[in-house]
Amino acid sequence: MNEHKIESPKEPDLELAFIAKQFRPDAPIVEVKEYGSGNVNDTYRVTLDASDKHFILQRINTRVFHRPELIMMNMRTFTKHVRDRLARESLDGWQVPQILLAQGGNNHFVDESGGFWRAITFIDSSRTYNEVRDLDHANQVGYALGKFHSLISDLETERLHDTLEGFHIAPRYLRHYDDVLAQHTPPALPQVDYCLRFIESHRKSVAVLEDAKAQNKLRLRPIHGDPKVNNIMIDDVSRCAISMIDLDTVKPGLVHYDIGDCLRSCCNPLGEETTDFDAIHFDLDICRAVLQGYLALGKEFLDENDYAFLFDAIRLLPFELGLRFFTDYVEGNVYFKVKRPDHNLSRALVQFKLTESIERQEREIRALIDELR
Ligand code: GN1
Ligand code: MG
Repeated sequence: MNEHKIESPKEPDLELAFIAKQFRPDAPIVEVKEYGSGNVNDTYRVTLDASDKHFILQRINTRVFHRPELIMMNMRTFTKHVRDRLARESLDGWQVPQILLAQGGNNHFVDESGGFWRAITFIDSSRTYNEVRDLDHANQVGYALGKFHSLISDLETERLHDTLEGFHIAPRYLRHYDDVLAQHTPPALPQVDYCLRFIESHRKSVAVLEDAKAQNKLRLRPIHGDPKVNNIMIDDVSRCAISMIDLDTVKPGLVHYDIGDCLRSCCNPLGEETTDFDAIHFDLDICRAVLQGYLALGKEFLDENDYAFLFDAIRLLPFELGLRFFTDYVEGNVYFKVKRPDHNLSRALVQFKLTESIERQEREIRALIDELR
C-alpha cells in the first residue's frame, strides 16, 4: 500500500481517536470503545457529538485477509447492488451498512505501522445477540439470511472478488490440518486425543459439498460467508431483523455454507464460547424456526439438489469450524484471536460436540427438512 503516512500519537486511546478522526474530522469524538466479539478483526464503536451518533471503526486482520482492498471493493459492489434493489422494489425496513470515506477520499486509512482501517455506519436502535433468545428471534435470523440471499441472488458472482481464498473449502482445511500435524506435536491431553480421533473418524465425509460442486450438482452464488447469530441486527422496537453485518466474506460460494453456518450458530443454545461440553446439543425447535424463516424466501431459489445436500451442510459446517479451531490450537493460535492458550481447543470441542448431537439427530433433521421444503 502506498498511502501517505501521517504521524500518529503513541498513547493507545489517543491513537484510536486519531484514527477515528480520519473518517469524521468534522465531529468531536466522545468515545472509542471495543465492540462485539469478533474472532479475527478488531472492532470499535465510535461515539460522536453529532446527530449521527455512532460509527463502526475496524482494523482488518491482514494476517487473515491478505488483500483487504478487495473487501472494500466487494463492499462497494454489494452495497450499491442491494441499495438499488431496495429502492427499485420500494422495500424499506432493511438496512445496509455504508462505507465512510477517509480524508482524501480513500475508503480506508493505513496507519504508520501498516494497520488497515475502515469505517462503516452503525445501524442505530438495534443490536445483535451472541445466542438465540427465543424462537421468534431464531425465525428472524433465518428470515434475514433468506432475505440476504434473495437480495444478492441477481448479483453476478464474477463481479465479486475472492477476499479469502479457500474459505469454507473443507478438504483444504483438512490438508492444512495434516500439514500442521506433520510439523507440530500437540500436548498429550484427553481433550486433544478426543479431537484427533473425532477428525480421523470424519475424514471421508469432508468433501461432500465440494464434490457436489465439482459435479455441478451445487452451483456458486454470492454468499455472506459468516451468517452467525451475532451478525444479524435486530430492531429494538419491532424485534425484526433489519440488517446483516460483517460483510468481509461476501463472495462467491455455496448457500449451503451459509445455511450450515447459521444453523450451527443458532441451534447451539449455550453458544460458541461455553465450556460446559457435556451439555452441548443441537436444538431442533430452533432449527425448525430458523429454517422456516429462511425458507419463507429460500423456497423461491432452492432446487431439488440444494435440498438434497442441506443435511450434509448442517453436519459439515460445525465439523469444519471445529477442525479450523483445533488446527489453530495445534499451530499456536495464528489465525483466531484467543484469550488463553487453550481457547481454540475448547472452541473446537464445542463444535465437535455439536456435530455429534447433529449426527445423533440425523433422522429428525432430515424429516424436518422434508416437512418444511
Ligand atoms: C470468525 O471474526 P468473526 O467472529 O466474525 C471466522 C468465521 C467463524 C467465526 C466463529 C474470516 O468470524 O468463519 O465462523 O469466527 N471468520 C473468518 O465464531 O475466518
Ligand atoms: Mg466475520
